[in-house]
Amino acid sequence: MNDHKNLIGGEWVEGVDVGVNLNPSNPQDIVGRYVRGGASSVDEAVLAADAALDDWVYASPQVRHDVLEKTGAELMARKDEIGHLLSREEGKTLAEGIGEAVRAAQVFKFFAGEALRVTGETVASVRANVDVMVEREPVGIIGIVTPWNFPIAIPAWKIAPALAYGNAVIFKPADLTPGCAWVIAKTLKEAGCPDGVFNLVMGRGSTVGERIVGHPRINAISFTGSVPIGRSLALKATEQGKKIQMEMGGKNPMVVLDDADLDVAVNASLNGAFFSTGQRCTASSRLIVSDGIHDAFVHKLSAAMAALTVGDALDPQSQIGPVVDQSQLDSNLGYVKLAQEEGCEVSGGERLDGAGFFQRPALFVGATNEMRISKEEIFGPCASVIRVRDYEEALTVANDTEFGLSAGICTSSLKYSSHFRKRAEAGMVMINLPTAGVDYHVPFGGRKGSSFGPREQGSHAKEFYTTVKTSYVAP
Ligand code: UN1
Repeated sequence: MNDHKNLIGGEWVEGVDVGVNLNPSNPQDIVGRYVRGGASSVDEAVLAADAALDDWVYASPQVRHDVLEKTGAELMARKDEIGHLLSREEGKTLAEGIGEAVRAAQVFKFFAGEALRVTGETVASVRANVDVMVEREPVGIIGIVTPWNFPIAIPAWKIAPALAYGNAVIFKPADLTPGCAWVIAKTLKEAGCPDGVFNLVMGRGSTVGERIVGHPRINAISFTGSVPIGRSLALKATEQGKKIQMEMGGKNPMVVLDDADLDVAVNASLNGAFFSTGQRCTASSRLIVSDGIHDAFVHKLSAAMAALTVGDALDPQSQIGPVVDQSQLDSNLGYVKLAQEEGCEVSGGERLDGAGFFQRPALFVGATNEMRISKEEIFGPCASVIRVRDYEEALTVANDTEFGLSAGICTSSLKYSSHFRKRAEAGMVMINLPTAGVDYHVPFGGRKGSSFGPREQGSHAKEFYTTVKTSYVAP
């Protein structure tokens, strides 16, 4: 089996050691061998990016458009193969894996168009005979650090805008899922992305990630991952004056009111809490249910959960794939035990037989918002059910969290849904829809402990990936 190498300055290069990428549905299945770079790989990538930057910044936007468009077209043409690789290395079901490959392709195509839509403003000066122009320019070299749970979509929605707006990129994917990252690198190279403009440095966070954040020539860091790592990276990066964009955890509420359509509420909760094995920062991990519908909701949701087929991600019958690895599974099972200790009635949650890291989805009935299981992000197929009296209490509980990424409500009331849309302390509000699963062309991000810095995705991405210049011109 050949090693997959890092891409630095347009060359495929060795790292300091090699990681073996395993299939969580069957850890005997080796997906591939991927090199791990070290701190010096980052230094080499920065030199290459620095050398390539000027030509890229001042190239015609048509050049950037064409690279991104070709990349998007190629990913789309190979969606089945890439989705298969994604499901094999990360464990989401094949349908979810192919869906994510499509999303990545759409993101590249969207930002191909955005490369042509960089506009500025001409403003009347307060001084006579002076023109003022406000324009956007690239930020420079962007360090991109991504998690394992969306191994192609998240890299796509950071890399595509970075390149569209004329930046160079040093990209470190999660050590658990280098396969999709390597496909992006190869596709960009073949689409004509100039040497050094895009660099792939696979490796560990403790070496490669640290050096990306610490390197003085890197101008900005876009990170998605856990809260503790995000916070520590943010401190180091801002100390150096780097621009930062941090997407971290969530403990997203899904409010279900008495007047909700029961099927809509159950389906939205089932999808939001458990699909993608609950490994989404947008997962509905707190189901906040009002008295009148509580028992019927729990009954129907439990039955729907019990009917879910948990199994090999590549088996078309599977609706829930494995947990990503042993340590995440151990952590999830620890939370199931904790839910019992905290006094919940637990349905599901057991580890299933099989070589892979399979776990049945878990519902923690009788939870309160004060319990640790309702406060801490579990990042697995586990959800608390918190019973409330009415809408007012539901809203208070929904907002009583250190996070603020996505917030959902199921109701047929315009009054409550409108009120919730305005009062939910979250970056995204979903009405009669799961808290997870977002469009690729509109802003993504949260508030409070979930996110820091400008939004990702859609045309709002330019806030992070460009910097503004104001020019005063006297003719
Ligand atoms: C989605 O819900 O469609 O890491 C996307 C995550 C998020 C992406 C969620 N950044 O789970």
